[in-house]
Amino acid sequence: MQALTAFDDEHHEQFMDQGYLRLGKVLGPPDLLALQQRIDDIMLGKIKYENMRLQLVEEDGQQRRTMGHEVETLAYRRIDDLEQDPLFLTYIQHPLFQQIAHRYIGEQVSVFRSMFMNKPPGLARPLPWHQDVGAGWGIDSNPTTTVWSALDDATVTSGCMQVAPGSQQHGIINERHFLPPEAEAQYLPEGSVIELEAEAGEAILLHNFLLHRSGTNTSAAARRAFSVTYMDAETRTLDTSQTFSVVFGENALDPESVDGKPAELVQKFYG
Ligand SMILES: O=C(O)CCC(=O)C(=O)O
Repeated sequence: MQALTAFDDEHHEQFMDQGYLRLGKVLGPPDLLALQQRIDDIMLGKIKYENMRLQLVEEDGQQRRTMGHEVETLAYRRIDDLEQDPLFLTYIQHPLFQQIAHRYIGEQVSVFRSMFMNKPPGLARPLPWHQDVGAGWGIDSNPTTTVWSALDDATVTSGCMQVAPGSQQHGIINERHFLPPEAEAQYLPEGSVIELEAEAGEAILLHNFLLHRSGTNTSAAARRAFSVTYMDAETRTLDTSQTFSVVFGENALDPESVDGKPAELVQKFYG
């Protein structure tokens, strides 16, 4: 499965029609292995970042957030702020993603979130149907461009994503992010949902308004993934007017010099 070398008009049309587009195996074996190793090192506290938001799944299935690493375990459900890690930042700044971001956003691009999403075996809970909407996230614009990458094979058994192709064309259904259960019959009629299985290393472009969810991991292995939402660098939080880490354009973070994330950018949890 070759990665796209360029994002052209045909890709654009497919993305606008379906709300997602397979970008192919953007992560070749060495880069995939390096990111797998890096995220495990972060979960196990071998590499630590002070200003990093982590979400742990405890043995009783409860979720707990920590600021900075506290517990050595591979049972993290979610880890944010990965743009401060040089390896993840290099991937975020992949030329294909830059081309896509340039087309849909412009020259100055920040990341709303650069998020590890994990379904540890036996512990994961399903994620309900939702769109990734700005107001629900507490920001003043509606990003449309997310790249989700499989760090392990994502299968029906391991809790891959499910999407309703074309559902982004409804626009924003609910400003609060999650689809109210009573709206499911209307927006997810029978036959409208597909399993978005993905091979490790594969990247998928997702429109933020696309209805998506993910299931439970009943396999014996982790289902690790990395999801990055790109947006206009002018985007601000509604409450504190704070902007986000710039990854493309002037003053973009540089993997050679990135040095932790400022504390003021992680004080709240926006999405
Ligand atoms: O990885 C998953 O299970 C869900 C990811 C997701 O909801 C997202 O990237 O917006």
